[in-house]
Amino acid sequence: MTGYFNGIPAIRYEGPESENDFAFRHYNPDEVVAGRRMEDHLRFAVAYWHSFAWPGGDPFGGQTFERPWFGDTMEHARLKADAAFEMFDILGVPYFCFHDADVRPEAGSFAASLKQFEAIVDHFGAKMQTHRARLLWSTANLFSHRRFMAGAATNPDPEVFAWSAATVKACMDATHRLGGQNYVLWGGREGYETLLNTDLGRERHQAGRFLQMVVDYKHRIGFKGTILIEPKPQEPSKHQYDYDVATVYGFLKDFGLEQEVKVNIEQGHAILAGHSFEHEIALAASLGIFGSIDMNRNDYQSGWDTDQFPDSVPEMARAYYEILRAGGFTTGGTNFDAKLRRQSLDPEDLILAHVGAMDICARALKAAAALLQDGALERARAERYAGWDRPEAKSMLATGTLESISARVLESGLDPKPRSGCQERLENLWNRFV
Ligand code: XLS
Ligand code: NI
Ligand code: NI
Repeated sequence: MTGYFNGIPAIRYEGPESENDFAFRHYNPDEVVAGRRMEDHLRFAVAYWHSFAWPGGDPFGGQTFERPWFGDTMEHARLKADAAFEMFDILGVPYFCFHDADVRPEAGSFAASLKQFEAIVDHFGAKMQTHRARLLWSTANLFSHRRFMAGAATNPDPEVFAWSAATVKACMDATHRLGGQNYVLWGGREGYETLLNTDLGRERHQAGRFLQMVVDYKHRIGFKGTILIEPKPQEPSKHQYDYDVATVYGFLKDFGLEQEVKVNIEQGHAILAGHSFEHEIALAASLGIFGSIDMNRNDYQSGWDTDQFPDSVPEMARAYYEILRAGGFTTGGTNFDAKLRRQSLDPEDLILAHVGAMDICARALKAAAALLQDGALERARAERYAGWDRPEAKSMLATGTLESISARVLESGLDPKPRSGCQERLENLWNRFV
């Protein structure tokens, strides 16, 4: 025991009337919603980086947090892991996620860093024998160190490409070894800062080849999890090659990977791309590449990926509605890629941030499930497209040509009548459930 969370009890479901801060009001893991236990629907994960590695800095100021595990030694890294697993137990979350750089100190050479990483992965393996949390995904941090300042796979320097490939191999090995459900690639620096020094065709090709190597290696080692790309339009670089779901799909098609790779969609990234979270989820589902979500929220005033814990049931309900419509998660889950505000110094803050977020998601899930079960929204949607069920409409879409369609229009005297989209009526229906 590290003692860090001393005095904080394991969080239990006490129902909406509870006055206990350290209790769930809505998240009840065993409660069955739409035929599945809540825990199995939501598949919550804690993000190691924000909760255990982030020091509380912002662009104008440095560290605000004091954690006994901050430091560069392996002893610190083990203490951090021990505290992390204690928090996973307190919250009862089934999963966690990490980057290599979150969990081990960097050493003087690639080989020495790898050795330290493998030692921590062993430590995780041992912890997982006696604790419940499992690995939702891991990923390589190919953006913090200065060697990645011009990109990882898309770097003009092939040696950085090589370093990155070797790093991803190590992280995939760790994920496989720990029984991870997915492997994530987020390309924070896989974009550029100025076109004046950038060959974007070349960089995009490098990124495509890199991903092909990842998929190839996955099959070679027999990793059964899902490879996920996490789209983001910009920040820290601009014009990222994985801008949004649609861009990623085009990229996957280009490199023949659309059957191999899915997406991990983050709320804040969707907003930065000028979309809504639910749009990105619905689009991914319709393209057959929906995988997992990073749950957070942006400050809508700042235009920056502020990674706050979610606080809006109506917004999250839209997201879970699309997830449920898509059939729910398979290997994916709800990863809290969210961090405390830098004034939230106490161990209690870390726990309560997750408790509140888990409750928000649970309420959103229940509302979405009730609406889906009610069926009125889906009936209205089906009704809107009912014309396409008619045989002449079906054959037009399947085999029509402009000439054949034009001939039919002329001879039938067809005259389409505009119909209401009923948006306000559907919004009212939505609001009866949320
Ligand atoms: C940053 C990303 C990052 C990924 C993992 O904006 O959200 O945290 O989820 O590298
Ligand atoms: Ni993010
Ligand atoms: Ni993320």
